Amino acid sequence: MRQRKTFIPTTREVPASAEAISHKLLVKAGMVKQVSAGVYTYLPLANRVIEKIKKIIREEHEAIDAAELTLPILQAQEYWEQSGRWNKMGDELMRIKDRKGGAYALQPTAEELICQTVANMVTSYKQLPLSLYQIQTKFRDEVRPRLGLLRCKEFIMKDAYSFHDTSESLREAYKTYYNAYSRIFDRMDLKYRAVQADSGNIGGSYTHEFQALAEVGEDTIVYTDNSDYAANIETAKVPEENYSLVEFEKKEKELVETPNTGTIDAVAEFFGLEVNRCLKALALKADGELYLVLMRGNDQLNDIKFMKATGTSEIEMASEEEIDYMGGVAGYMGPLEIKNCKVVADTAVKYMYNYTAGANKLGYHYANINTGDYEVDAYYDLRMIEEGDLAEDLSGPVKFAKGIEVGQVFELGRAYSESMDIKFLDSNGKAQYFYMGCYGIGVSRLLSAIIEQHNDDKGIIWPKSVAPYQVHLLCVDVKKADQVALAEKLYEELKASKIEVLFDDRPERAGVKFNDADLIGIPLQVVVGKKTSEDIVEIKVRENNEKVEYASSQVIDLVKEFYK
Ligand code: 9G3
Repeated sequence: MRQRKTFIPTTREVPASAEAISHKLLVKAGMVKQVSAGVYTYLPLANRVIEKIKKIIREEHEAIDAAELTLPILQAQEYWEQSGRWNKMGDELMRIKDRKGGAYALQPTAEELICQTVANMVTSYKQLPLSLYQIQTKFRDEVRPRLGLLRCKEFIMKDAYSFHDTSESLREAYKTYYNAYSRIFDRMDLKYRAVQADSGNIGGSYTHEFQALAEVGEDTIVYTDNSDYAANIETAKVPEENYSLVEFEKKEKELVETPNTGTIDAVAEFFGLEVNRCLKALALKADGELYLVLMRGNDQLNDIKFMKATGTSEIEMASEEEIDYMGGVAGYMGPLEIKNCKVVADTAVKYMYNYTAGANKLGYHYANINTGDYEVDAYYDLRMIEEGDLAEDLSGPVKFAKGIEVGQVFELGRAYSESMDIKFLDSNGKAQYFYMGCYGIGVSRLLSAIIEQHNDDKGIIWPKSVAPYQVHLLCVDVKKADQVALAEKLYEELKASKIEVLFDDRPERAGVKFNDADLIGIPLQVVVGKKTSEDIVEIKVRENNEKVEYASSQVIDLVKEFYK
């Protein structure tokens, strides 16, 4: 492709809102153009990268016998009513109406429609397992679209769904997808971790996220250097081995007047204790029931762990009235003499001694509280993990890293087949709900994730497998007839050798061309310039910016060798 014919509007103007390197580079390199908040046009270069990514995805899905289809973007309300998600998804689900008033969701994902697809069509265990996937535009009304292609209202996702007669068959498919995803991200030269994660609102049980490591990532990954343990921070367990009972001299419980100590730091200061020796008590309401949650002063409650442990699905802070009903006082909450609620405590609390706790009386705390001074309904692992905590597999202290979620694999079980009422006949002729899995890859998001990991101060450095072109051929001065002749000759030869070549034939200054080439980041540059009379060209490898001169006759072989 001639650069004069295609459309690569490189620019120095980047929106002030562009925080991520990848966002800046996508704009600067003329790859995307923002249309409105969270909505982008993929310009020709980005489009080519997306096609390369899709090709890798298709090859790896073909290899695991997943068949491609395309589900509609317009998804009638009735299907979303059936799963219960028409109301549940709230404003994030984008909706439109047709002229007759019929309502549709704009597909944010496709569990409902894939169930509709197999309904009455896959009827026997003999047709199972079945894997179907699509690469399709998705819509989600993000509250705050940001970071370029990382958080958009409209994006491209590959979503796959598998159907099974047994949970064993589902687990097998899960592993197959897990391995296919690893190959896909390996082929894109991504540094990533597959992490244990939470299944969130989709009702699944078992799930991993594929997190591309990047500072700009919105997810925190917990890992250790000593094993392959990795988890999303929301699910990372804090094993009880983190705590130990110390020998101590039990002191007498005492009610102490503690004026103006409505915060945990003030309490710690008042008593001259470490914050973690002051008990924090949170009044919560979960699924309509009141809870007093006890933690060490410095620890943060992990809502997801709390909901899992208590089997609840919605939590909020208790209101003033509810705190009243519990017999508590905001800022001075404690487990002694509390009523009308369940008392649950983080495991760490078991190991506290001679600690302080609110006295449920304005301006008062108890000093020297110990296990047994009050009743706890249950101890659970409830807190957020911290860097340095012993990992769940006990292999060592955990470290944190930031990640961009580029893929996820889920075991859905039978939640959707039940709500969508889709069944098959098993070998005994009995109707059964399908076991299902679902598997996603953020295709447009991958562009950003790859750039985050592959760039330098000059611009993008595309991995070979997803580069928009294989060779960037530059004719330094199009006013020099000999340069034009040699460049044109190489252009024809490269094309004839089926090498994807972008030919900079623009009447621009050399500096502009070099800068644009570095910015666009095609892995190999072939520069036809000053030494044309000697039949010599310069080849630059973008990754290390090293330039070497070669006879023009060597170019084709060198390029082929580079891409072998
Ligand atoms: C919605 C809206 C937003 C959503 C969902 C539904 C996230 C939703 C989770 C998934 C799960 C899997 C298939 C591919 C792999 C991931 N945000 N999720 O279900 F209606 Cl508005 O998408 N789906």
